[in-house]
Amino acid sequence: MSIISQDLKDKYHFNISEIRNLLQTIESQKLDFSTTELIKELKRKIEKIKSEFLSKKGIIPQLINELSNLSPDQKRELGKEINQFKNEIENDIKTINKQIEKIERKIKYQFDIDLSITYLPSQKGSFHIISIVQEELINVFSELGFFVMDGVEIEDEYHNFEALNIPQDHPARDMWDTFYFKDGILRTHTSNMQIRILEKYKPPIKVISIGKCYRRDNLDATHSFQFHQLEGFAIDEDINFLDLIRTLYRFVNKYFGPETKVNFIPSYFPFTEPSAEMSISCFYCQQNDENCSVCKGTGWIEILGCGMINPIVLKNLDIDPDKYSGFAFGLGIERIAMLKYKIPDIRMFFENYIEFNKLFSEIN
Ligand code: FA5
Repeated sequence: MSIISQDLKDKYHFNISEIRNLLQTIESQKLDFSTTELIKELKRKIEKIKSEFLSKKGIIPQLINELSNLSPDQKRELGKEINQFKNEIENDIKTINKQIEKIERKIKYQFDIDLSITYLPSQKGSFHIISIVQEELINVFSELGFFVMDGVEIEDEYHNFEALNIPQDHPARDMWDTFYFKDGILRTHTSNMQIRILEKYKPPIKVISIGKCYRRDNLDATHSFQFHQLEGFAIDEDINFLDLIRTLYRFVNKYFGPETKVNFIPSYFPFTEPSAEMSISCFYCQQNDENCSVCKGTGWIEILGCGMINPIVLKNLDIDPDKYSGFAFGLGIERIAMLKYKIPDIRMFFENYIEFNKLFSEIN
């Protein structure tokens, strides 16, 4: 026994397959504006089926009404048949609607999005101040005869420490501790480039290398976990400490001004011997202001570490220390930029505050 006539089922299946065919035609052809017309037709047909079968006065509610006079057993059996038919219709409509949505989305992205950008001539981009300072330093050191070479930031312990005479248990490792991962470390200084470059090129050589360094330092006004350094070194027969002083003095005079004085105090780096820290006379207060915010009233600003390359390092690189000698120095780019452009806090470099970045757009 059945409450839904075959004619009715056939009628529904005919209508729904007509809709499916139309959908297939739309999907198989190139999407253009005529597609939207076909989709409108499709939606009309679906609405027609919905109102014919599912609306309050539609076929399904009518069939359910017919059940009221039947016995409970017949109600259960025929009710189940009506429900199955209703579910079939609802599922068909749901599936078709999803496909229509997909096509509509495609049309929207294909035709409605304006991919052009508005050109605003007043919003000219500019270099970041760190890039500007790097460029300035490269220019000065190039004039002093240094070649510029690029370096690696992801290092191994050998190039960052051991080859630089900082063995595993050396206390200096603490202050240069870094971020470790499975196959390497992030370099703590650009001094790794002394090793990398000298593995490839032999003296005579005079090079600078600039790049990012990483340390586990806590963030404050002058320290960051990530910063830039410039490494410079020169190796030849007969290079001595005076060559180092002369070179750095000329750099300082070119970069900070001809009146600037330099001062060297003894220091310690495992890869240089002897080692020194170089300070420059305060070019803001000319050593005349006890309350100067840049030199803190001392008259001097420390800017770099330097020294004569330790013969142990040269030996590690198969360079004969009896024949060759060299000097090396390393400076922090952020610190130099802070001094030169009176930037009070290192965090300003990477906070991406647009007004800060704009301050320097006139320099480049
Ligand atoms: C070094 O890193 C040595 N490799 C420098 C050197 C090279 C000495 C060649 C001798 C020969 P130091 O740890 O002092 O040294 O760092 C050098 C400069 O990097 C500092 O003067 C400072 O300007 C900058 N610097 C160091 N740590 C930080 C930090 N956490 N944040 C910002 N700048 C830093």
